[in-house]
Amino acid sequence: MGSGFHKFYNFIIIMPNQTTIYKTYESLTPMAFLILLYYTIIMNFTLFGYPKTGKTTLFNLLTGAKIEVKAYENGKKEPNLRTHPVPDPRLEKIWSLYSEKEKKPATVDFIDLAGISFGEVKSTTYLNYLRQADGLTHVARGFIDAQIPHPKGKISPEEDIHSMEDELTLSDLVSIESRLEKLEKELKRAKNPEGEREKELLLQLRSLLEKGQALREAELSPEEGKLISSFAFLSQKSLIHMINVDEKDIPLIENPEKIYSSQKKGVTTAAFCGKIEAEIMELEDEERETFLSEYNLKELSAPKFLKASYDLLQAITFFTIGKDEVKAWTVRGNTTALKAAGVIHSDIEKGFIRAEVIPWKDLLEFGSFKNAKEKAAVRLEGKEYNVQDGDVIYFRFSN
Ligand SMILES: Nc1nc2c(ncn2[C@@H]2O[C@H](COP(=O)(O)OP(=O)(O)OP(=O)(O)O)[C@@H](O)[C@H]2O)c(=O)[nH]1
Ligand SMILES: [Mg+2]
Repeated sequence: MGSGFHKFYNFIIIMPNQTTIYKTYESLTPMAFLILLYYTIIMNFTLFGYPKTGKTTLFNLLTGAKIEVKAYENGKKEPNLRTHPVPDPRLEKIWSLYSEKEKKPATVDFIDLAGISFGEVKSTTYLNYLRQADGLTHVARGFIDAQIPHPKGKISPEEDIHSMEDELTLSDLVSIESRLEKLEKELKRAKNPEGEREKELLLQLRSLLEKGQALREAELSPEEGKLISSFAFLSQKSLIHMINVDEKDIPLIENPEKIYSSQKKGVTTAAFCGKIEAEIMELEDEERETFLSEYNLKELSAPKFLKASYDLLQAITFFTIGKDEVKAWTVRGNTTALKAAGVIHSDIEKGFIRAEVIPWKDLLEFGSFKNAKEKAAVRLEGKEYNVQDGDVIYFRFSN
């Protein structure tokens, strides 16, 4: 990662005013937007799906944004993006020991793509957006509304889910075919063991895809994973199907498997009712509970969605106590201390010496990091330490 760009990015995420961040993103050209996403260390959840399924409605529910939703095509093609704080009770508790400092929650990026016509996942624009996604959220239409036509004239979330999953695997198949074609030419010209390994792996993956399986199903060694990581295969990404159900189907929200059931690895299904929830979000906080129970809704979508996404992406949160702020950071599972240091700043990664680590609950018991250190409760960990969910970390580094 170019350190200049990294610094530019860090500059953006530490800007105090979130509105400035949205403005910065939204004034970017699509290309600059993609470049920025590529270098983004914050996890992003990308909402996508066929036209008029309720993606922007869900985006508003998840982020509190108030983007206009329309029944008719408005020609808007640019994605919506919000960097959103993630509530975490553990941060509150840690911060209570240091309440003179500022409290900074972890953030995730939500991206809401324009509707994709049937068969259009393979178009360059959508492929580029989808490839940058950490977690894919497919919004499927279950609601019935004669004013909002479905492109296929039939409301069937199950069929649309199958169709979208097929489009994801097909796009990977196309990428593999075109890479194999090039690779075979190269290998004819000159022997190359690395190229042979890649070819063999791609042939295995191709046969999986041809059987209709997603690449998530492939059991890959870490080396194999590395070998294909630059392809950013779509059927390898974790996938949540969010079914936007009709009002009459609200009881199904707690049992989405009755609409669509999948035992596939890395795929989860959840349901919500965009229309009702959007109405509830218009209310004052105190009134929300009453209306939720009136509609027999157990909870709002946002916390449920975050939990499902974190589980699926095996995301973890660690905490830092800086000079002026107590901060939470969300990263993917299997993140080393060195990588975690880089999430904070490239200089900390470059000059990494040691990580001083204590689980958040132990820290609470000792009352302060200083006290825990004096009682030898803080561990010293090296670059390769696998950061655990709930770790409080102080990074020692040299400039
Ligand atoms: N009846 C009903 N209408 C809904 C529901 N969710 C969304 N809508 C309506 O569907 C229309 C499209 O909603 P959006 O959230 O903009 O859908 P979208 O998927 O972002 O649409 P595109 O970005 O144009 O593909 C709006 O008129 C919404 O009010 C729902 O649960 N029930
Ligand atoms: Mg939309």
